Amino acid sequence: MLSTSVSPLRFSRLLLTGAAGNLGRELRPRLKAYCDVLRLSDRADMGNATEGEEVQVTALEDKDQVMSLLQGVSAVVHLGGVSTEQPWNTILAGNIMGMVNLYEAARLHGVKRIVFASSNHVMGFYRQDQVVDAKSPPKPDGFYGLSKAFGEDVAQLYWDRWGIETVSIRIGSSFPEPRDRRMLATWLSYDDLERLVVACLSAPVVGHSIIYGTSDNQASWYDNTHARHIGFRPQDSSDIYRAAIEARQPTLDRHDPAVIYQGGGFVKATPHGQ
Ligand code: NAI
Ligand code: 15L
Repeated sequence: MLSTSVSPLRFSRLLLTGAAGNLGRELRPRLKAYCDVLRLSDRADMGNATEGEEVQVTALEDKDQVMSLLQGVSAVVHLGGVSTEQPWNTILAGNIMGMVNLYEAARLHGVKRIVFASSNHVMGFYRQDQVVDAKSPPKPDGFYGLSKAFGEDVAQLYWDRWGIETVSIRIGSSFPEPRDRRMLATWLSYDDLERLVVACLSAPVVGHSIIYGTSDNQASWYDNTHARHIGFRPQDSSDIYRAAIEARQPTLDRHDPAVIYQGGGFVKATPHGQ
């Protein structure tokens, strides 16, 4: 929990999807400070509900389950879904059907703010010597990135047509530490992730906004000029890991697509058939 996170922000019931995943497990104890009840969902086991929590096992592709999940919810942090390159049918269920089910349920239950965990892989086929912003046309690097681009379009539709606000966070690489040279540009610390999610929940007006989610890394491919209204100020940086990572990985093959493109290894992941 951030010692500096003093916020008047408080929801009666906040929904966290993907609660059994890496980022969900990290945000679960932190988000409790911002709500009376934290409702947790995933298709995987989340353990028992503790005080102030509700646990609801839900498959995102199941419309009826998702409809019941959104009942009584004031805002959503949507992390659930497929998080790597996978066969199309798996992505179709979690990230395509799941996204439409979530927004339909939000519309019918009157939920007005969603924070959507999109991904840098929406933009994975930009080169690492290019800078992208929220208005750069998407260049997904696989089925996974394509599904996140679709998710952002769903968010845009539900804002334009039904006034449901979303911040789509194109998360870089959120892990305890950056793991390689690429992550020196894409890393997002867990404390900065919390700061970012809280900023997305609490910014007064967001419509549908897109923000790149990284820490204050010296090397960056992302320009967040169009997301300044969200008020996110990262406080961590990958730079303290730079020397150790460069020592571990002193040379790079500049002909390797994983080195050339922002999506890294995802640009080489095979489509996996159907
Ligand atoms: P994760 O794979 O650890 O967690 C995703 C969770 O979603 C899992 O617990 C899984 O059981 C659940 N899930 C998958 N399909 C589902 C379905 N059909 N129905 C219900 N639940 C389902 O991923 P992680 O790292 O926690 O990421 C969270 C979100 O952030 C994901 O949406 C991911 O795409 C996004 N993201 C994460 C990044 C990172 O660096 N960790 C970078 C960019 C985006
Ligand atoms: C993602 O979108 C993935 O969910 C995560 O596992 C990382 O691989 C990350 O991108 C990344 O690009 O490093």
